[in-house]
Amino acid sequence: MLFPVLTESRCVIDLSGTWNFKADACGVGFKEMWYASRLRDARTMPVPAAYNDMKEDAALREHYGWVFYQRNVSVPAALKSQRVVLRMEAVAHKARVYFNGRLLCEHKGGFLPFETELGEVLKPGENLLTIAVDNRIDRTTLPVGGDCPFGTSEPVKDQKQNYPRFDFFNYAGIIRPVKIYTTPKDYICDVTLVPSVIRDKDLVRASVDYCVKLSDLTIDVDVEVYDADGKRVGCGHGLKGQIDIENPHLWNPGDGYMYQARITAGEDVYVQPFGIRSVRVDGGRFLINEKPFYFKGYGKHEDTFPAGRGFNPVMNAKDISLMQWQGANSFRTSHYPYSEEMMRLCDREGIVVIDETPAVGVSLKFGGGISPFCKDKVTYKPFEDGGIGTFEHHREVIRDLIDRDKNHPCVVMWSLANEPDSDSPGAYEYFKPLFDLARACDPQKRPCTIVCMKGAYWKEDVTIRLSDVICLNRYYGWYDFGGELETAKEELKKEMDWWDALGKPVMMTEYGADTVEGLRDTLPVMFTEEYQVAYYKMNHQVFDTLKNFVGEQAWNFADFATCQGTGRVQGNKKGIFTRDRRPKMIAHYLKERWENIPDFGYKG
Ligand code: E9O
Repeated sequence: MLFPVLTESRCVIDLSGTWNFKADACGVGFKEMWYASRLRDARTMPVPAAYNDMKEDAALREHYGWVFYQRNVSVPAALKSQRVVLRMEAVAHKARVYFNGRLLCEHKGGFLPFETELGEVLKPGENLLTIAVDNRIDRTTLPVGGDCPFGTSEPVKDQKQNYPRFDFFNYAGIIRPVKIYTTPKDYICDVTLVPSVIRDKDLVRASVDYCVKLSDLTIDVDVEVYDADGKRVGCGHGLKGQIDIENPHLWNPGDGYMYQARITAGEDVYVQPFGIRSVRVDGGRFLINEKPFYFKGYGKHEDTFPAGRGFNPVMNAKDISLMQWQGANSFRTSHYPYSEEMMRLCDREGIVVIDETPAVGVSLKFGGGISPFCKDKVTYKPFEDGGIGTFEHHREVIRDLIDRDKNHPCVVMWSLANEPDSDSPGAYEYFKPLFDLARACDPQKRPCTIVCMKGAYWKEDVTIRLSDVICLNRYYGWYDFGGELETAKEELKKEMDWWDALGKPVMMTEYGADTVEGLRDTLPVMFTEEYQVAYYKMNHQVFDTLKNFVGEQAWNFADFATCQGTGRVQGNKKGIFTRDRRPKMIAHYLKERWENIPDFGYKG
């Protein structure tokens, strides 16, 4: 789905602002048709933002179920002859969209865009737009929710709260912009760009395969390519083709050089930015533009106060500046797709991204998804209804994510899931088709991975080996051997030597220690800033001995909100920065290390 942009044929109207809002605490909203007329006793609510922290109201923070957002919309009469589309960039987690009381569309999944044409329902003058939003998560949603508190297995009767199977606060609401955009009646539906870099001795050339989808196949298509100075450097004609680009300026980490493809089809014009670079895995190396790349960076979250998971362009810009200050070159969009604006920013800033689906908490045992493929060898409690859990939705989000992000040069790998129980019976049968799907969907054929925690049978785990890059989340010195850094180091080394010998690229996608800003000690005591530094130094001593090790991504970029529990001190405190982006002691140590690690060729 194309990102809405302003061109001479298209108009974009951002509906961000203060909407009316009402939480449906008693579950009567649909019966009483709250969507059909002005919400009574409504409160104000900013859009986009998660609603949870926006009022001093514990019931709203922990709300379970539907809320209603509403505003009036009028569209300039001058746009009458246009096709008018309403586009939601992300509504967490389920949405029903009503226009003048009529249900226009429904959508499941909180982190990917969806849209609907307004067409006949759009009246001159004021129209009533209502978006009902459900924050309930269960074993069919991604991220996954349980039906019982973590660590128990008896379903709670008459469930009244979410039981997340993941470690971040379940922020909800209209978390990214809602826009109206227009196109001519015949319009460009989709654009796919696949650059190739051709090396001929010292000469580098590039070509871009393009494919344009149109609403009406009979109109003519022209594609022009412009460089960053606005100079036309190539062109093509027709729905599909190849455009050669002489002396290309390659997209590289730290050098986000972008071209633009300007597509003209009849009256419609769309402008699609793209970069030229290659990505592939070769033995134990991860190659960008044929050079062995080393990932330095973080797992992140979209998490700021008080917007929660709400779109925060100012903090996004600041985060990238902090990464650059620190000598980092990459991050993973743990544990869901990030905003399209953030992806476009990473393109321009030359930040390398591992793009993750919202598949976190996927469990093949109980309380999560269940593999539909392995009922005969079940060694765990199956769901009574024999439901297939997350599988179908998992396919949907893989398709939609790749469709959304396929043209971004910053995306170098797809992460299909975070920490599923990949060593359970049925896991291979669950994930094999998902890898096949991702590989088939991606026109640029980027590497794919699943990010793994340490399961009971990690040596036998064949699911992980579907990954092109082995991505590990390991906490030796924290969850394992916390406070015992010497033993932790020995155990980490033992495990990592085993992975290193597989001959595939291996990277650490999570490692970290909770650290409360300002807790200090003369010795490395858990939770102090000194311990966090000692922990990272220990890990790095091991990483630096490994041959096929292609990167380190600290957990987490910044402290973030979680649900409450004894293991969380007002959230997860593993941040390198605090939640308001002040550096902990560790930030300076990592800066020193990463400034001395080149983007390319660190491991030879
Ligand atoms: C996923 C991430 O969302 N990985 C977790 C991170 C964490 O800080 C979480 O925030 O906890 C680590 C998984 C570690 C699993 C070992 C748990 C052992 C409990 C005793």
